[in-house]
Amino acid sequence: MSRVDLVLLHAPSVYDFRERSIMFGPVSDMVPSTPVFEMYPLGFTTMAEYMERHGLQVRIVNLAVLMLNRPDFDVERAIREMDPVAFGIDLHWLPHAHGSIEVAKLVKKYHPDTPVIFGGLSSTYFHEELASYPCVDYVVCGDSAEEPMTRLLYAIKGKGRVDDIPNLTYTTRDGSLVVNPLEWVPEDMNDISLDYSFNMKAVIRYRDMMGFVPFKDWLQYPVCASLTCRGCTHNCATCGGSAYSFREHFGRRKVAFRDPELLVRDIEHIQKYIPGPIFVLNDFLQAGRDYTAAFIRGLSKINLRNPIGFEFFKPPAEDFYRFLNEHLRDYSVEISVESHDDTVRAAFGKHHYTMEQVEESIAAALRNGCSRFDLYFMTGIPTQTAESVRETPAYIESLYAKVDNDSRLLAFSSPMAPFLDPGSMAFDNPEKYGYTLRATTLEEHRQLLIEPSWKHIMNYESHAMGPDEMVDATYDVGLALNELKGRIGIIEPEVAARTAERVAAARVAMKRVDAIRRLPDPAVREKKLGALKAEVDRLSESTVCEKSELNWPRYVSFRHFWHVGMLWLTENLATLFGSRRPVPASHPVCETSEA
Ligand code: B12
Ligand code: SF4
Repeated sequence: MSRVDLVLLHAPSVYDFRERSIMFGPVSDMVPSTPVFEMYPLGFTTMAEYMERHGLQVRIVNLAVLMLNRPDFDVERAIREMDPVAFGIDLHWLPHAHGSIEVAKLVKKYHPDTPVIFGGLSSTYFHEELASYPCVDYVVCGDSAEEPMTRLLYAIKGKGRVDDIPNLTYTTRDGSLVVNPLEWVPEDMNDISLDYSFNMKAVIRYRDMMGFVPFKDWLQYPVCASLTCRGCTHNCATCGGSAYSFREHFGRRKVAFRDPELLVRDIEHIQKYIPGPIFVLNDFLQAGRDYTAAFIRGLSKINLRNPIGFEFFKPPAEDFYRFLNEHLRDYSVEISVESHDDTVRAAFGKHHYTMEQVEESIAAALRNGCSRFDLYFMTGIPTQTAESVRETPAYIESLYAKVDNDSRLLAFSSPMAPFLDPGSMAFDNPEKYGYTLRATTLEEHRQLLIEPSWKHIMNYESHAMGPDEMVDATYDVGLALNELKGRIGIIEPEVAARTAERVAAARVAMKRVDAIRRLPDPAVREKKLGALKAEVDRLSESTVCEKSELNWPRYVSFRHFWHVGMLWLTENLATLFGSRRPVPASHPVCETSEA
């Protein structure tokens, strides 16, 4: 097999999480990942697909999943044995600040002459500081790295120059920092493709299943995402993906949509190979009526069988649900309302709808065939007090009563943790939004991540609710919501009992970690924390609810096995006869620039 051009590595949040004793808490309870945040960015797949289409060979290695699934997995050895032209490492989510840099150091230890490239939203926010680390050669900034990355790889291979590649930040040999303009901000999302068959082909090609899976339990729960757009039209105060953040930090002035026909084609592709639910990310209603009609009618035409879920940024009305019901077999909805209190929600930036409208929307969805309605609440948002958080379960109980305790309605609550998003309005103006930041630089965040519990890892303190109150209120609301769901039959009694036990144990463990952290002798601290490791690891997964509560059903048919079988056959034949690699001259850089 020829030399791979780029290996994309996804690091765990904290590199040595297998040795360190850290009470991560409920930081990842609302996403499929564990607190190691082992899910790699969707952008890995879009970049890899794009670069292969333009003549480069790319491999994704999810180090975080490998480390989680194989206790004896030797990271250093795996890195030593790789030999690509360049390495790419994501620092997209800031919780990877520790792991990503540690992995970069290892790459440099074994491959001092191989370029290390960083990218993602957090890399972009901290690009100058990041480029100053000796283990980082380039930072590709912005929300659309497919093309700049392709040009960078060709430049590294001697076909092109780095000084005219947009979005690139790097340090020259003499130590000066170069920041190329952030100009590559495509107006639509039509040149890229979120093609899952690309990942499946790569699994077959490299005989490596675990290195490619997006998160630890993906094979049991193969949920897939589909992307409507880049950017957002809203301005939620703490969100690093808001219109403000994209404009101020990522160069984007306008949301970039993917044409509805292409979106439907992506989903058709998923349903061919993968039986899991499909989650359509970012609210497509932002694109307007014509887009919505074309997209939903398109889904109906491909006779979609997989369950499909939509995220909405404001509650849709009844006629829209009727339309969905007419065209779709199995649809679900998700809305993050953050707080039941309209005043708190307005302070957060969700002033464009009221809870009364949400209630009407839920009832309308349930009347019109919605399979499941997920409602998310969050602790730690601007102006929210511990008292307000503790009122949430009573509100949710009244909401359930209004829909006759319909088990299709699922409410969840989680803390805004571990971090307030860098580049959000609140991060940029903490005092204005009622916060004090505990960290502002990348290095400070790296240090926070190895604190012994999530209370100390958090990068902010809210003026409306101190850290201890926040932890207490988070566990209180988790417990009360769990009790409510158990009592009215939304979850099984055994599930509710297990969660209650975990929350109680988590509170005790937090107190013990606090007491240990106060000990003066670092060696004694380490020893005592080490003795708690198994316990804190157990209590940091599915803390305030069981992860399985998030799962939507899946649908498997003979067709899936048939298509995957065919893919296996064609890919193996292509590898055998060497016909898989695209022709390198397909990228304009190859044709025009030999500088
Ligand atoms: C979809 C999404 C998710 C999905 C993840 C899907 C996935 N695997 O990527 C889910 C719901 C699971 C999720 C989870 C989380 N998310 Co999220 N998510 C988003 C969202 C809504 C859209 C992202 C998107 O569609 N991207 C499009 C794809 C194609 O591009 P991409 O993945 O960003 O990759 C491109 C660039 O970023 C860059 N890039 C990325 N990696 C690399 C690496 C290299 C080497 C290079 C060169 C370039 C590069 O190039 C890529 C290609 O163009 C954004 C908000 C927004 N409006 O953008 C938040 C957002 C990214 N998420 C955020 C957060 C905080 C999280 C969580 C940490 C929350 C939590 N505590 O649980 C977790 C982390 C999960 C994990 N890693 O395990 C914050 C990030 C803030 C920050 N800077 O840290 C955002 C900005 C807003 C928010 N609060 O939700 N998220
Ligand atoms: S929280 Fe959601 S709706 Fe609000 S700005 Fe972020 S991505 Fe947009």
